[in-house]
Amino acid sequence: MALRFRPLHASFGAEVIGADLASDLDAAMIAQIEAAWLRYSILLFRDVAMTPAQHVAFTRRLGPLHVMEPLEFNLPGFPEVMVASNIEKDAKPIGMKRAGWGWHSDGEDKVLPNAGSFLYALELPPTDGDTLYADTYAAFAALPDDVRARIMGRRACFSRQRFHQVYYPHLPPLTEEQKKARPDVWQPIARHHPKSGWTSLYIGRWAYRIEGMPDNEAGELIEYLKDFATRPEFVYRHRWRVGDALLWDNRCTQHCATPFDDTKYTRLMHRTTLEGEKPLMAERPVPRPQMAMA
Ligand SMILES: O=C(O)CCC(=O)C(=O)O
Ligand SMILES: [Fe+2]
Repeated sequence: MALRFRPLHASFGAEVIGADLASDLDAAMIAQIEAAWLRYSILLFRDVAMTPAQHVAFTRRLGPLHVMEPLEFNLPGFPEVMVASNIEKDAKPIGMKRAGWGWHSDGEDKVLPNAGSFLYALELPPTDGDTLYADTYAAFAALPDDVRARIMGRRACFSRQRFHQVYYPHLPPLTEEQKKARPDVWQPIARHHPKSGWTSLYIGRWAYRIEGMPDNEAGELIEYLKDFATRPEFVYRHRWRVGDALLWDNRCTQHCATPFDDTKYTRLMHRTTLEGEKPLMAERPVPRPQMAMA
């Protein structure tokens, strides 16, 4: 059966119509989903009713899964399902609180950043708590020529150690063991997508230095690039409904969870995460071709 796709934004993102993720999809349907994921970068499935086991089983069809750390934020019995939530049970958080409140792509501070993530909304506040997504192929293509020339061939340093307490002040500091497991990593800023071949702008909130550039100059350029990548014209705002599941490609998008009143309301999301590969440097800019969205 052919799936249908309804665009979410002028340049990227589509809602997928006609796939029942709780069922055992045939190979032809998985191939359609993969092709659409590559083309649109983010895919939305609505009115999904899947168990954690079905969530894991579907994601696994797209590639090997990544088990997130710390393990305590994963669903008991389902290490591949990360819980993002402000809910506490017996005075203990059941998941990661304030996860992703700031622009980033998942795992950008790791040696092997995650290829994709698949987030499923189970419980939502009555207002707020939207998630923003930025199209970093479009951002790369729109960069002024002189800026593009400055970043081609260069790598930025992404540092969990430097920013962990800045972005997660409510979490304990990293232990010595965690620090060892999370060294600073250097990644290409102009990133070649291994499957599409297109170039994206790879930057995010964990970045702070650029090789071959004095730190003050790098700092300014990183701030500029972070702002540029998330300009309103590149951003899709997702207003969640319970039962929405959103699959995104971390290699060519960024996302940002927006706050809600977490002293008053609860929000519960389950996420599976796809293992990634070492980011590749784009040798020359290859823009995503113009395509009709529908
Ligand atoms: O909860 C959200 O809206 C997104 C959190 C996040 O950054 C993630 O799940 O990767
Ligand atoms: Fe995230």
